[in-house]
Amino acid sequence: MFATSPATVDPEDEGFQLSNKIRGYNRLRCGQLGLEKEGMFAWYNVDSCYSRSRIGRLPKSGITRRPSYIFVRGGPDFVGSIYTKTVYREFTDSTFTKMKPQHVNLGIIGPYIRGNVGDTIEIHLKNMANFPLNIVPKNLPFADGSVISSALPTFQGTVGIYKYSIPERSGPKKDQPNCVGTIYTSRVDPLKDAHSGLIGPMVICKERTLNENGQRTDDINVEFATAYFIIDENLSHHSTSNFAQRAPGRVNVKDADFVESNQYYSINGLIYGNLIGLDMRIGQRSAWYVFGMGMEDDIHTVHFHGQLYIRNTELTFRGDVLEVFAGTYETVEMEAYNPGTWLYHCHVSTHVINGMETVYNVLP
Ligand SMILES: [Cu+2]
Repeated sequence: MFATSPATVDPEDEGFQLSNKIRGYNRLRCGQLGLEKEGMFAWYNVDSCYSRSRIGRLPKSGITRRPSYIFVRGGPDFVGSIYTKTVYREFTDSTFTKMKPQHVNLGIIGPYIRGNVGDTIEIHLKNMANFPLNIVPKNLPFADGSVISSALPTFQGTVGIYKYSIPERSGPKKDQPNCVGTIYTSRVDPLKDAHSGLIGPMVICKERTLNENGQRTDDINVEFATAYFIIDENLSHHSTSNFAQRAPGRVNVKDADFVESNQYYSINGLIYGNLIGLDMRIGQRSAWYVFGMGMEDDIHTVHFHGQLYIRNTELTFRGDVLEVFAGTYETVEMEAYNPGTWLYHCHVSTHVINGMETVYNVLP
């Protein structure tokens, strides 16, 4: 996927297909029901993984006293830890049949969409969900000059085309990193769409930083995008069906314990160390695109153990705790100098107790 300056191009045209790699249109699809084999559902905490790594070692009588228990609690009255979601995924072509592999460290969030200043990004979005949705990046205008708030919905079963331009004012300034992260979301029903899973990372770079395949040509070796987001499944488009299918005995869905059991203090939609793959080698330079989503409780202090980051602005400084709030985003860079497996978590105590933690690895 990459950005381009589209002339009058028909994406179904054979010539376009041949030059697709260079033009690099983004083809995303959203879906949920019946697509579980393709990964279009979320597991906040895979049951088997959870019991192997944590509950299995505890005396049985202690399980229910753990603060984490409420989030994985099953039975007829509670959902457990697996919910149907609607997420963005990228496909290889306009048939939307072959999904591109996505790095495990993105969890449930969508694929990277990247562009240089001066590019136009064109996204073909096939809606396989059961509600209307769209895809709107923060901080980019439509290519035809119309305002973002005019973004149209793409209805069920149809393909919508969205073209965004990247003006200089949306890109990093001279003293900022070569590429900065932002967020794309669906804005048809912003609250429900986000809690359903429709969120992903957009990366905006200085001119000529990305090559024609969308890869960085500067000294950054590896990139990570992490969303700190208390996902409230009570607010999902799928809440009614999730509750009916997965907690069939539940009568009162307003019950305080039940409401809490559906709120996930997640990083990329995973809790308690289940987000994996944040790996780099010693000496490598990494970019971290960190963003917050959600509501008033989404005040996150993102703490890197073991390594300091560098935050380049007009005042460059080092640090190990980064603040993100709902709808904000930060980009920091890090040169890995301290090998080990290091905690990477929110520092708000109730958040980390509720699962907003994982690790990153610096390999020798
Ligand atoms: Cu937090």
